[in-house]
Amino acid sequence: MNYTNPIVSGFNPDPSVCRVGNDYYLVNSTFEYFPGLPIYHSTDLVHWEQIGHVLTRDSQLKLPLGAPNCIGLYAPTIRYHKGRFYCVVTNVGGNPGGNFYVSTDDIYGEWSEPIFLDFGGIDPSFFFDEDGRCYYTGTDEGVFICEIDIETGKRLGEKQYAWNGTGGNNPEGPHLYKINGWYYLMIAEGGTELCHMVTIARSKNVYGPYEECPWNPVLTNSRTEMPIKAIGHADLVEDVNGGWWAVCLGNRPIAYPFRHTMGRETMLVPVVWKEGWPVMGVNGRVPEEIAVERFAGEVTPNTGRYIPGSDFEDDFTGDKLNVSWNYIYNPVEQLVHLDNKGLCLHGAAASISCDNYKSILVRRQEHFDFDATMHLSFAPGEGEEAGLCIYMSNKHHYEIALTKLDGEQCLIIRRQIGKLKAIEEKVPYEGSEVVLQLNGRRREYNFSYSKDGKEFTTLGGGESHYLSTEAGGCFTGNVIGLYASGNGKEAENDAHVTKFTYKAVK
Ligand code: 6LW
Repeated sequence: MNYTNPIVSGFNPDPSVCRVGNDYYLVNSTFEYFPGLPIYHSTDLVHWEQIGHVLTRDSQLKLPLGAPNCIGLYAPTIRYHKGRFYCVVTNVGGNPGGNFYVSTDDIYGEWSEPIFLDFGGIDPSFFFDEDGRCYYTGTDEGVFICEIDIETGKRLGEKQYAWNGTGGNNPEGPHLYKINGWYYLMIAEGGTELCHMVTIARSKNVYGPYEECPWNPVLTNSRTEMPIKAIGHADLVEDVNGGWWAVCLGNRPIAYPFRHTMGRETMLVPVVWKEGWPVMGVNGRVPEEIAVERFAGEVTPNTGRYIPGSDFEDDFTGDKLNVSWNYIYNPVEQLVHLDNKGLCLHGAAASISCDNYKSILVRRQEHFDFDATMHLSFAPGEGEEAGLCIYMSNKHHYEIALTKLDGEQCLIIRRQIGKLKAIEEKVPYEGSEVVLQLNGRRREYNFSYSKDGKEFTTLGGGESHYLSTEAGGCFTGNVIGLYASGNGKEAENDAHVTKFTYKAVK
């Protein structure tokens, strides 16, 4: 049997996985996006559906307003212990911020209020030992381990630095396991770029000393010509048949030189054990296509929930948004909400270039080649705009918008690449109904428009590599946004989106 990486495409970094019976659950980092931490479910580890998010309430998550791409929720860990799921994560720059965990006994339901932990740094993980003790691992000046009381989050002892890897920079993302009488400490090293790798060490004692695997790094694509790059940050899981797997992150550059637009995505590799050490992937590498004797369980049933990487259509008639939509920062009800006309975008004074609450709803770009279509109903006042954007960060985005400038209603293409910002195309447009389209292709994003939704006219666009992590920064991948703004003052006229479609172009 074959499967293709990524198994969860689009911006889904820092994967963490756990198994409960026949079911696997996966969570990922979300940085400044809300709700926080998507939860995916699978019964075979290859096919996933999104069943919700871990952090859905303001009382659980207050995202910082600020420079995007490197704030908010960093790498989470999900674990299951005695009937309860635990998810531990860092809110970088949040208020309250730092490391905290939530729990639930119903993964389809709500999670608890947060319990904050007295540890700095990032990349928290829990390990429940056979004797019921819970150990926290994290990363600050190095990788450390500390026993905690899982009821209260309080430390039970001193934190101890355990193992800092094999000399790569940024040893981080630790997870601790006990397998066949050995404690294994698996980490990521090399930084989340091209030198990223997974290394592992083991000990008979939870606090060490840890001995290194003779074939570290156990997983990396660095110094290869493989199409998936920057493999790292892995988490192990044992399947229903006693087989082993790991999820990890990696990215797919659009071309040489390596630049990637979809952020870091979730990959899956088989793991076998040799002399008490893991042999991961295909000889320690992560190809796109992997042949395995069997999957990790029965094929995931289709329950009608959102399947990442699938075509998508939304007419915004439900009373809740589809699980694949996200806000930037905590949502402000007045700015983005459903009403009897569809999705209502009430333009904030803030434009999408601002570090402030704005009227925007986004979902992940999941393919190199796709068409995203927005049916917009809007009669802009002077300076007001609403439209469709491809958004890497507040300083890196391209958009098409319906607006009114100097008394004339028009469609514009604007591009912002860092401090360069310009309206590049402008055509008069009459009427308050328009269909806007983003034609994403591996090397370009173009925008087109139509009156009837059938005949489209291309208006403009630009290179995709300026909206890559390498050009724009840090940790997130591109999202497609539906937005409105009053550009400096709150808009008097609301925009409505009556339909949105996303289709992969094969
Ligand atoms: C995350 C760290 C990492 O906390 O990048 O690639 C950081 N790994 O472990 C942000 O995702």
